[in-house]
Amino acid sequence: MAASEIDHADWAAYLLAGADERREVQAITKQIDALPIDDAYAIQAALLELMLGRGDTLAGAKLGLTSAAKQEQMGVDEPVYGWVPAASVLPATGDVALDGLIHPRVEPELVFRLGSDLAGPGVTVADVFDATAEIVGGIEVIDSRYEAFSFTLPDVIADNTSAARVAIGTDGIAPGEADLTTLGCVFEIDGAVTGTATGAALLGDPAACVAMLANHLGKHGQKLEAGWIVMAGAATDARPLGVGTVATARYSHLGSVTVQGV
Ligand code: OOG
Ligand code: MG
Repeated sequence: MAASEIDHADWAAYLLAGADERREVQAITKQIDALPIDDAYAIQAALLELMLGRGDTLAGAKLGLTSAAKQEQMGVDEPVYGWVPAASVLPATGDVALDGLIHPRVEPELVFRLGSDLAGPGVTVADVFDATAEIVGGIEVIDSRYEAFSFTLPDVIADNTSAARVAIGTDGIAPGEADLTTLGCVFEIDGAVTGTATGAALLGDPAACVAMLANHLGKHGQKLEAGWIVMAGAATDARPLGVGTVATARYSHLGSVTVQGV
């Protein structure tokens, strides 16, 4: 199939069916000759439209693959951008019901809560600080819809960057209250440390990641909106979440966040 013939709505429905029916689907790039990045984002947009069409709303946006740890784990060496549907935000208990997921993994996230809009192009780190109400810790549950959690760059973009669930901490700081590049995270699975990182693991500066996302959206006439949460990407590799698995991200300045598979 030629790139120009890619049916974005059709591939979006294909991915959503995998998520709904809780089954892995074959990567799109295994089925067509080429999936240009613009088409991959168009599939992602069509997927979001399907979710919003059945009553979900948008809670925010996310970056992925912004750390060396994640890029090496997934074998993809470029950052990606996706959406955070409101239905994916977990209750404060941190319970993650596994019956709705395929092969979930957990990873720590720095989460920016926006107090005002951020519209690219030209968004700087200073603009991100001005627009941020608070920064909190989080844990993202990712759940690639693809077989064996394996994909290429355009595949993972089409699949809304594996977004599935997110738990958000309650101990926030105002921007400027702590240096985000040295802010530390210890990630634990069932009490054992699996990864440690500082904010600088995210392309040198988590706020620069948020600026990149705002500038990416600006190219498509979109913006980050006041009230949204924005995930900067995981600073350690992701770990499987099974029934009974307890994952904790302990942050300096931001307290801890715990989720458990149920
Ligand atoms: C893609 C999503 C990556 C992150 O924080 O790096 C991501 C994946 O690893 O499946 O959310
Ligand atoms: Mg993530």
